[in-house]
Amino acid sequence: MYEPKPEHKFTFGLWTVGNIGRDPFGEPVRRQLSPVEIVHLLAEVGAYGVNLHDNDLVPIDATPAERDKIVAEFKRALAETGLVVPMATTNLFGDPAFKDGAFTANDPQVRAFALQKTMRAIDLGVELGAKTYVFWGGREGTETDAAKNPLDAAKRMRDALNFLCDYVIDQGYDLKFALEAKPNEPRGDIYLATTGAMLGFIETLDHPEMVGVNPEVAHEHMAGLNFLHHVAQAWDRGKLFHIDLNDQAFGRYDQDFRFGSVNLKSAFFLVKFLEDVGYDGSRHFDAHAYRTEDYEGVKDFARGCMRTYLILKEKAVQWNADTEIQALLAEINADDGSMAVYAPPYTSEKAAALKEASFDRIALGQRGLGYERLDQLTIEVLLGVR
Ligand code: GCO
Ligand code: MN
Ligand code: MN
Repeated sequence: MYEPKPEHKFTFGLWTVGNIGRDPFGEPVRRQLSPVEIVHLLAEVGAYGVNLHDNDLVPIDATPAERDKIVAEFKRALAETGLVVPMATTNLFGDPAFKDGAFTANDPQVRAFALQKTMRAIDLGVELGAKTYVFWGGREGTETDAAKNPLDAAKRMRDALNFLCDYVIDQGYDLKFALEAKPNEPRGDIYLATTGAMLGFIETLDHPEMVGVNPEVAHEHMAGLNFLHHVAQAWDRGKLFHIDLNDQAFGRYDQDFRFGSVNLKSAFFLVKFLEDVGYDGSRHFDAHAYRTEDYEGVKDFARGCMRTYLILKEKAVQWNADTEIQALLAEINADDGSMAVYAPPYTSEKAAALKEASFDRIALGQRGLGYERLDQLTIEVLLGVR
């Protein structure tokens, strides 16, 4: 009943189920799977697609001949399993050359190398069929603001994205960019730290229509923010090009937990939103299994992400059809039409009339709104007792 199907567009990165469980305190706990093995693992659990950084597939020091062989083997695995590659991205954070960032690095050679690496990675992504290209500014930030002027960083970031948009246009690629914000980790502070900041930045680019966002649950939660509100703002602007689903306790390190495993109610309202508005992009799980797991546990993790999404999707249908909930919503949103004469858009007549209107402020303040009952009904839907 909660079986993943291609139309659900569930995707995972090579780096997610392929995570070997290294952390700052401990060595890997799982063997490194090859990209081909990961594709087969994802097919086994029922995923639709696999996303990748350039170096998840092709090592940074591979020769052109090695690259071609690896890509050919990977394509064969895709053809065998039916998996697709909807999104690709560049690793601009792993190599020591990028220790001061990539597009915003102080060293112009690093910035040029980052552009070269990204153009090559875009070529690879397009070759594999990707239509969305993600930019996560992993090390685009600082530990000390003595080292970099944030205005220079903003200009460098803008120049780089303009360059790459022009590259895509020049090549005739059918590719959109999705910018992914994160407040910190691995840098002390990362520039453009929230999805809202990215949305503002996009409007300053030469080709804003090519660029949207890739919000991630954990990233807004790390900053103590409401993820759904950021997703809604992106949707409202037509900028929700991709989404990274996972989970994260507020105030903790970057956890990348299984979707829905921490903040179930937030996950519910997120799924409900995506389904209600008809978001039709990938549901990408950017998360990884606990370090306690072997590869059976990794499959449990991946299946769990998709299963929880589908259960929450069903709960959203139930919530929308619940007569008591709907009656409460109707009450909350009751409108007798008497205010329509003042409603936007503005006219000077409306403004003049509104300035003279009288309101029963005391009664407005005294009215109970029933949100406690509504929230409890939501909790009971989620707990399965309705
Ligand atoms: C993180 C990020 C990354 C990016 C990935 C794709 O916190 O490390 O979420 O996983 O999503 O690099 O751009
Ligand atoms: Mn993340
Ligand atoms: Mn991510």
